[in-house]
Amino acid sequence: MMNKSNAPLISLIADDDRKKLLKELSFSLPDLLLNERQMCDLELLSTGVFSPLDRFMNRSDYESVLDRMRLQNDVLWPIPIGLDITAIQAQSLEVGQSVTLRDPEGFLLAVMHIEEMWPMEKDKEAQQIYGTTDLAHPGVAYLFQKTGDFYIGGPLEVLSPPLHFDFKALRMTPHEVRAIYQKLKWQRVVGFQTRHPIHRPQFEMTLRVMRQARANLLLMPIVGMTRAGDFNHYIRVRCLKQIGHHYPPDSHVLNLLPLAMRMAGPREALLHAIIAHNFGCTHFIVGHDHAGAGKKTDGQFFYPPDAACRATQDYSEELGVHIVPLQEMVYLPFEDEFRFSDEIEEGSQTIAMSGTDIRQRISRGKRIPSWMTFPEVRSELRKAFPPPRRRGFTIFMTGLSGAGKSTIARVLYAKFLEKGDRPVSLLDGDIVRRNLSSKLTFSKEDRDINVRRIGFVASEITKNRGIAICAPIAPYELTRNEIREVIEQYGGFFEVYIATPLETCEKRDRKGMYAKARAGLIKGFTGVDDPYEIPSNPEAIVDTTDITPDEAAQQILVVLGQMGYI
Ligand code: PPS
Repeated sequence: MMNKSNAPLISLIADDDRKKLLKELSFSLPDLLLNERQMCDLELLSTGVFSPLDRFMNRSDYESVLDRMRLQNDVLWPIPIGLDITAIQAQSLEVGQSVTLRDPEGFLLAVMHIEEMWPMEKDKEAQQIYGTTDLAHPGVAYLFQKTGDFYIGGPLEVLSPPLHFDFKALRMTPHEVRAIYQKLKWQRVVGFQTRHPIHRPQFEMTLRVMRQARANLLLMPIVGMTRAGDFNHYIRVRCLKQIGHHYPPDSHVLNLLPLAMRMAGPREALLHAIIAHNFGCTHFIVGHDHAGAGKKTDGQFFYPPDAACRATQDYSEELGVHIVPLQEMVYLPFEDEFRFSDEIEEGSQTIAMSGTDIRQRISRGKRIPSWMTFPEVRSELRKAFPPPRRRGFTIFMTGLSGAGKSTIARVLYAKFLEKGDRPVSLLDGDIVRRNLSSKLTFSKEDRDINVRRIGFVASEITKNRGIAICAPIAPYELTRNEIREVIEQYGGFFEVYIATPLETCEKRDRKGMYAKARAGLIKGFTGVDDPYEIPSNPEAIVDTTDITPDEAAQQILVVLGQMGYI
């Protein structure tokens, strides 16, 4: 099998003359606006992080990766890197044509020469890459819900990798990173990729690995797309910068990795090892449940905890990287030191705290013990996550027309204004329809657009530490969950199901809409001839049949109080 350890790094950036020509050519070409994942993939292709891959995959490579985890030329490659397009885009594009690839603002990034176009096999891709078609897997959900239905493949000429304005000095290409090793005369480098801040156990772990491997360290925080619920990359990178001076001088390099994770467990760990190799690492740390996807719908983990380690170790020679399995580090309070869990004598008192434990403590406004993290990291996290009482939040009321959402929203609005400790905005269904969504209908697509708009505004309010009170029908669970995912990055999200039954709503019929719907004068009315999906996991359920609006609002305020938000 081909050993690619000496393969040259790819660069797809066109030279200046070619850029000029491409720019002129671009005016006559159709445009494709790339999404976040595609932008990450393009960046890693163009700067050689995905070497030896030099393009969005063609069909033969794609199929070969699915079937054999190798490119057509036998080089180990675990994950398809394809450029997906929608069926509508596929109709307007042809093989042999060139297209411009632009960022969401329309900035020209690259020209792609389409060599092939083919329909995706989503079931097969899900099964082969993720080992499941369960939508609880974030990679599978992305594939089925956010990916187009066709792939296009072909060579790329890059004018500019995607623009970044943050942490610019920490965004180096593999060439640039390797040049630093040369300057510092490093021969052995251990790579550590992480989507978390580094706390003391991880710090101690990296130091030990550096000592054992007699290697320096390349820290690669993943700043592309990670898992929902992770800290955003600004926070994580600030934390990593803070711990830099705890390492011995000139013993580590911090470099951001704009990778869009797929959470594909073992296959993804292999991709990470390839990336580490391209960054000149001789060693690579593979963690417990590395790039894992959490739990399946049936509560079992998608991947056994050691699957990623085993997979990467099996290919270690071919990868040209020595795999270092990451063991759990535990704290011995009596000795005031960290040890690997398999070095602990029987009967010793130990404490372990996972990254998830820390995240939960922070989001609940609890203290992080000092043995667990460095004071600088703790204060960065505190700055980013003030206690709930000082954070923004969204109350997202959903329910049938006439369930009482607007009235409760008005009561809550008045109470928060009376309290006066945060700015408050009311995004009632009617208000939004008048001001933000006046042209939208009540089709499924338009309702989703309407609800996403509300979610967007609410997320901005929450981010800026205000209170957003939303009261649309929002009949679809998936859309509501999408909004939750966005808002929870910034503050609290309280889904309140206003569960007043249809009969009561219809009996109230304050706007006469139900009567019109029953008479067939309004089509597609929620609850009458259009669906309403009951929330499966709301923070509160309120039935207004026998209670006053004040009592209903009170029930919601109690939940907010219990969670520390008021
Ligand atoms: S959605 O589904 O979230 O986009 O709906 P929303 O923006 O909250 O708008 C609901 C209000 O619009 C009136 N209306 C309808 N509702 C449901 N289905 C149909 N077809 C429809 N047509 C008009 C209705 O009076 C809702 O007002 P509320 O305040 O909820 O009673």
